Amino acid sequence: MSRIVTVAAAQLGPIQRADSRGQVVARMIALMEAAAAQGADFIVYPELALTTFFPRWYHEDRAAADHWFESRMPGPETQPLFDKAKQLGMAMSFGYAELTPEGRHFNSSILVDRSGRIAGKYRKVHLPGHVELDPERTHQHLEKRYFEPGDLGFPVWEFEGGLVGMAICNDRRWPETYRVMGLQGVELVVLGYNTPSANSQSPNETTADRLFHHRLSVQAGAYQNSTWVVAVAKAGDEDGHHLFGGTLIAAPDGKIVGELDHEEDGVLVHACDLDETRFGKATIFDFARHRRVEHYGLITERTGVGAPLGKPEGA
Ligand code: CDV
Repeated sequence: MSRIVTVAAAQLGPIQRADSRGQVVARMIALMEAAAAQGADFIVYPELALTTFFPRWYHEDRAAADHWFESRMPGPETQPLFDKAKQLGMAMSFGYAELTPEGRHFNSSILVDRSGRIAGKYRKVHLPGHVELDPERTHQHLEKRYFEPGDLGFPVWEFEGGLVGMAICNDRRWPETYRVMGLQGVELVVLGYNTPSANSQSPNETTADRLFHHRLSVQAGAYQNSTWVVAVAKAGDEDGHHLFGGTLIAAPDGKIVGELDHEEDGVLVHACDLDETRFGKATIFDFARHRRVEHYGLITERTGVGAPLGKPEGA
């Protein structure tokens, strides 16, 4: 059986605050058709794919933000996306704001198999930003106001003939994200992001700097866990706030095999051979042979930085 998954990284250009779910779903369907025409069997869309990146907007009344959330998946507006995927026999993953029946809010993403069944759900663990309006910032990033941290960990699923996991945006900067999945043998990590091109707390940081950190994080995660990583942007100018592009696919050796060079809707298709993950997993990153967990305790004992453990020689 073939171990090649032909993945389409489906970048979305900007989504404005006034754009409807129906308009966005129509764009996603157009991308899916383009991906199918290029032979893709698994399409990956960005974080919060159905709306503008709404955490940039402050609502004093938190509940006033609930209209950005989906209380059903699929719901009436997303059903056409599921129908098209089933018709094309296309597996997919996309991010959305999830409102649970208990009234909990998560920044979530799902894996949907070729039959249209939701095979897996992930809820963003590393939420960046702040809770209250911060007038010092040029733009708000209120993820900590609107979402609670994910409660599902970083599961890996048997999916499309391989081992597939998900992450969302800021998660890609944290080595723990990839390693927890690496320890489940992950072969393909799919993740979407909305990353502002400017850092409102660091005015000297350029977009090029930020793209460098994006690539560095994704490539390191891929290499150190010998896995494919597909990283998909929502990009461009949303209501006067710019998000960078940089949609890319990194191979298990950490090299970028393809990257989009624009900020519009578009697909980047690559045939990912899952067997290419085997070499790294059997050699330099053979965890069972080389990891030394007796020295890694601090990683789960401490959240923030504490006192140094070093003592003078002989003490
Ligand atoms: N949506 C995000 O998680 N964005 C963050 C920004 C705030 C730095 C990111 O890590 O790209």
